[in-house]
Amino acid sequence: MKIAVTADLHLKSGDQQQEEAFKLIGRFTVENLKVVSEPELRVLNDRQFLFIPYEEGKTMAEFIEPPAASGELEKGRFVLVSHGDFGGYRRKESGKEAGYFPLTRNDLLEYEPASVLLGHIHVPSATISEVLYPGSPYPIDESEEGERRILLYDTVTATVDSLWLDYGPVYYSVDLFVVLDGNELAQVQKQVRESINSHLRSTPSGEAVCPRLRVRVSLRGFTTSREGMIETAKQAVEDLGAVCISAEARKLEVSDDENLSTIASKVRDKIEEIALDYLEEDELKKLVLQHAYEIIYRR
Ligand SMILES: [Mn+2]
Repeated sequence: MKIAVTADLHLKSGDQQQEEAFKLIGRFTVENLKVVSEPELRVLNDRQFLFIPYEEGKTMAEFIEPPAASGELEKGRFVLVSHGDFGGYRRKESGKEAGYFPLTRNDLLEYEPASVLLGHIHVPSATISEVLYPGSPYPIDESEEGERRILLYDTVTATVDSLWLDYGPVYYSVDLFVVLDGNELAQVQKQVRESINSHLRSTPSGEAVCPRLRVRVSLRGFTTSREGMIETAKQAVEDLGAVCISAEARKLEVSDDENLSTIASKVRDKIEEIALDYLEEDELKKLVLQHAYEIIYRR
């Protein structure tokens, strides 16, 4: 296997720091590892790959243009591999790291790469997307939720596969809305379980992820008592074999007004009774219920 690397350094070429950094990476270089520190057009299995390292203050197009203008670049066939934002600044999706080195939608129309593989953006892209980014292979903090992966581009078939990585934490957050019914502890337990189970059903590696799951729970809504709420939420996470890293209930309000409680439970029963011909009926009812409670309790 041969490996080519472009580094995530966010520096100008010729910069001393960059040269030092490349030297450092060079120390780890084994024979099958190639550090790409200059724009480079390479052919692998009859397919052109244009590697463009990040360049502070420039755009990717500035480096696609020369081989395109000289006719060297095969429009519609080459694969662009680089490191930067697509379409605009995406600080939030890139772990808030600085850097830009943009590629625009117009560049895609102009130069017609067959595939684009980008680093820098930490949120994984969809597998079918005009520009692919694997996302960060390891979460930099708990805001980077879900399983992490690398992308494998098959140079023979020109197809891309996700390789989901089976190490490291998988962050997940559970946001619960508690409705006041005198049985809020059971409600919390049930909602935590349902939320995590539904995540395990939809995540690429399924239930195998459970021991690596690091869960944050946030409770909102209304309760007759706060007692035991946070402990119950934590316990519900641990009971499933996942780890609860935090649980908070800052927006969980206590009410002991019996009149309001009577109104609220009647409203809840009414909403539950309504037969809706709607695809996401449960979700919709949940939202309506939340708004109703906010009106009843004047929040
Ligand atoms: Mn970066």
